[in-house]
Amino acid sequence: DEQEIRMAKALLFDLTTLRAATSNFSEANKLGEGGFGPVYKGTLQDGQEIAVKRLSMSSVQGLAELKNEVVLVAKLQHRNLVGLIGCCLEEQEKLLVYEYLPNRSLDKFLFDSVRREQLDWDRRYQIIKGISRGLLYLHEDSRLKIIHRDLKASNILLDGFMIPKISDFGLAKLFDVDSSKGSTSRIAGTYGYMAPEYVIHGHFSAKSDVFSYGVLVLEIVTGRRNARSQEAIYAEDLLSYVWKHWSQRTAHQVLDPSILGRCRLQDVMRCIHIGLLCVQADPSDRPSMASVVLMLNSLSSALP
Ligand code: ACK
Repeated sequence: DEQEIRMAKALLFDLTTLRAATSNFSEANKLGEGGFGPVYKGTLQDGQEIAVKRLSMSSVQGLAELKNEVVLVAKLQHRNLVGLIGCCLEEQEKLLVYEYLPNRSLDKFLFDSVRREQLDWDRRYQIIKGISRGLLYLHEDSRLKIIHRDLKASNILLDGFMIPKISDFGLAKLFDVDSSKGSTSRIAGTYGYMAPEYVIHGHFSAKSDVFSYGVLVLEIVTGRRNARSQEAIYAEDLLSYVWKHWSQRTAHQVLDPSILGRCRLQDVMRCIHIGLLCVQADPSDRPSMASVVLMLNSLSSALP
């Protein structure tokens, strides 16, 4: 209807506008390489800062269909999802325009020796909680029922208040013809975060996202990266590390030293427990995101 058309127009950017915003996709404006191509920082004429994702893959869908999908995805709004502002789908360029998040990726924060100091327990807990809410929204509450399929620390962006926002959601849906079938021959995830049934059989479901979420939780609590190799599909290094110390109830050995200062050990333990529940080998043993959110809500850490 009319409103839909107006909405769609607002979302469509000219290539010229985006060229101007990003100084013609200059190296200086490049933020880095994302899963679907390079990402550039840009500033629109009204001063709004944006991140422009330049899609390097050719779409398997027709352009009209792709536009429809982008409009649908752009309608998804949640405090813990990166806002999709619009797109440019001209013949020579396919671009997605997102809100710019000044603190950029969680990956950089977690594994950078200087910046990780800023991640005290309350922040980490807020991040763990925020991601669970964003993911629950994608799985159950949004109209599209999206399975992310590539949830990882570098896909979690942080805004100016360190609120976590999931990025790249909907891309699997936008670009994979198999996306509604629950199985694919094109594995698009990241080793170390991918559930075993996804790596081995290409089966994906909300429960494979739950697995990736579990790996992420364990990374956030321990400050250690998962093993990134193809073989280590159960994130084994990280798991055996957590188990070794956790089973001996010596939590302070498991924790990232920078969060030792002030935290309720009991809450830390509960988070580790939730992480471990999520990375179980059998998808049906893993909790749904709704249960994860409930479990996290019952923790007592300070921040809402
Ligand atoms: O870790 P980073 O600094 O944060 O490097 C990656 C890079 O682009 C490739 O994905 C950054 N990035 C992606 N989307 C955004 C965004 N919306 N706002 C700010 N930085 C972004 C990401």
